[in-house]
Amino acid sequence: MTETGNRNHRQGFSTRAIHLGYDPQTAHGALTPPIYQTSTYTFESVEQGAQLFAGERDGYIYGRTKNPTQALLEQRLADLEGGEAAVALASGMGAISATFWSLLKAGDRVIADKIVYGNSYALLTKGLTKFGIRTDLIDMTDLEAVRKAAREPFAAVFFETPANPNLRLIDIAAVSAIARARNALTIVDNTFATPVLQRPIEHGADLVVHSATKYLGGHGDLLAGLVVGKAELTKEIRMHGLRYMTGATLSPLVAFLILRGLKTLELRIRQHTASATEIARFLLGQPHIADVHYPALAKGEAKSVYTRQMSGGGGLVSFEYGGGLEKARRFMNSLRLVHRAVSLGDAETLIQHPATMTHAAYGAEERARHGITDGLIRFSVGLENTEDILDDLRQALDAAARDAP
Ligand code: 3LM
Repeated sequence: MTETGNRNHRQGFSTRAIHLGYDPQTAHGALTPPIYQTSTYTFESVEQGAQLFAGERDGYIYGRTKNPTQALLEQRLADLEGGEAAVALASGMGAISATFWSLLKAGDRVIADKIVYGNSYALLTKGLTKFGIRTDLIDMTDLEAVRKAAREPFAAVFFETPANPNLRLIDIAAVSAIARARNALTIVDNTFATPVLQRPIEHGADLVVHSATKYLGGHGDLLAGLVVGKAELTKEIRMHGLRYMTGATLSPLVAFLILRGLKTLELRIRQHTASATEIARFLLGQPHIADVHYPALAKGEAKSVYTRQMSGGGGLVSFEYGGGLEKARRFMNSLRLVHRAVSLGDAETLIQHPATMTHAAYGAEERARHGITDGLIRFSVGLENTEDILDDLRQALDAAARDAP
């Protein structure tokens, strides 16, 4: 790692994202870290191999659980999130499912926010229930509801903030204090904010999970997941959830691509946020847009949650297209620059319709009950020039209004 003049000075986010844990002199001077493209590792002797297997010595055995390119990525993200250690997996769902499979057992109860990514909802309400783990979905923006749910024993709380798809905010410090008082774990999905804007561990969370497919990778060209937190917990996840329960190993090449993505993470998030702020303000003034959700423009209690735990609004904007599904579709189909696609956090601006796409897994009844409306649209603001994104929005809003019966 490069030294600054002042050894007590903690280097900034981007400096650590670029340099931490890698000295080129350990790899023939190579500026970028090597990709250890290997599935297995040789042992000096049978005795050494046995010691590695017995955990009596540190080192590499087999690529399903550990690889040096992954290890560098894990070290960097753990540092950027303010956690002790991390474990990398093949996708965000790989990370979330390995976490639950490792830390929960039959008979346990989970308290989760009712608004989460569609497949996290499916894991909680369908996957885990098959193995005797029960989830109560509640409204975690209501701390009284959290306290009430916490009266019965529970093993973990799980939530996203900002939440997918409507970007509502949950008070990390307050919820994790309630969980800690009951010896339960707090697991926060920090995919939407990234550690540039929010570090849940600093507010009391035990574990942070990520879909690195999104902003951490940043270019829409990979799938990956990460879990960060106390070393004893990430070790459990590596040695159980990853090793034999999911086998969801991240390839060394993809670990390298995320390391590349991390170098520009702060820069990208700053630009995503600047454009998203302008776009959210623009949408607020549009006659056919009924409501705009953007963390930095939250009001009331949500505003104070935002101020306490986030340092910027991020790159996602959600909004309600007044008049329901047909008009919303017409508007989305009229876009020319913006792509209709799920996922988020890429250089390209993406628009998607949660009710029929990312949150279809909820089913119509549950969506209605939890306020995921048919008119809700999620917009992932990319890195194109802001004015070009605004131009496309303007022409699509005009076209949808013109065609309206
Ligand atoms: C999406 N989301 O478009 P992967 N946690 C959060 C997420 O948003 C996601 C995951 C975990 C979307 C993916 S939908 C078919 C495409 C907050 C994914 C899961 O396994 O890396 O996709 O992460 O909202």
